[in-house]
Amino acid sequence: MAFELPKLGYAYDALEPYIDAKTMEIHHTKHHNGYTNNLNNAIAGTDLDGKSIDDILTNLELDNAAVRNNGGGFYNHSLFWQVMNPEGKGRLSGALADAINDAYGSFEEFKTAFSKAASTRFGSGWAWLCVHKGGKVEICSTPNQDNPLMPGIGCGGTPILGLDVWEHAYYLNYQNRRPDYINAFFNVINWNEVERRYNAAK
Ligand code: MN3
Repeated sequence: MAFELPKLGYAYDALEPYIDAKTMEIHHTKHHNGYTNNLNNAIAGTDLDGKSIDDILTNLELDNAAVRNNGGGFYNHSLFWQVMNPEGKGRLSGALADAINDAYGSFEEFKTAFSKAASTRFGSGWAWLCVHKGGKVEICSTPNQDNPLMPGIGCGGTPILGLDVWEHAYYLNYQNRRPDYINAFFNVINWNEVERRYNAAK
């Protein structure tokens, strides 16, 4: 059973002006599609074929570079599309809001810490908000297409919010201004989906 490139829940231009349509289209149809196809090629005929992506990543052998890079890329982008939506839909509330306040003091301090994790990731990678069993949340970041589900990656828990800081995610619109892209991301976070993931994983 091959993995399939998931459809977006909105149009490519739905996140404008924060993320432009051309970036979204290339990111989805070229980059994410490439990870999907390469993952399928990497697991074809192996004992990973037929397993869920969560199962593959949770039990990953880190020296399996093809599955690490492409399985991570498949999972990370699938999450990324879902934790965004057009402006104004969904607000941070409930148990997740409480967990963020408990861990960071306020939403503004959380935003500062998440933005720092994203802006200081050297080269390519991701910033994450993860939840640990019991409900505690934690910010971390990973290089390349690594992912908090991968064992021993130094960034643990279940990811519930992720931000792609590879240049391909922002270069057309923001060029080298990664901090502007990070700031814009906060206008399109789908907090309903992040909270759903929090409640499912805590
Ligand atoms: Mn990407």
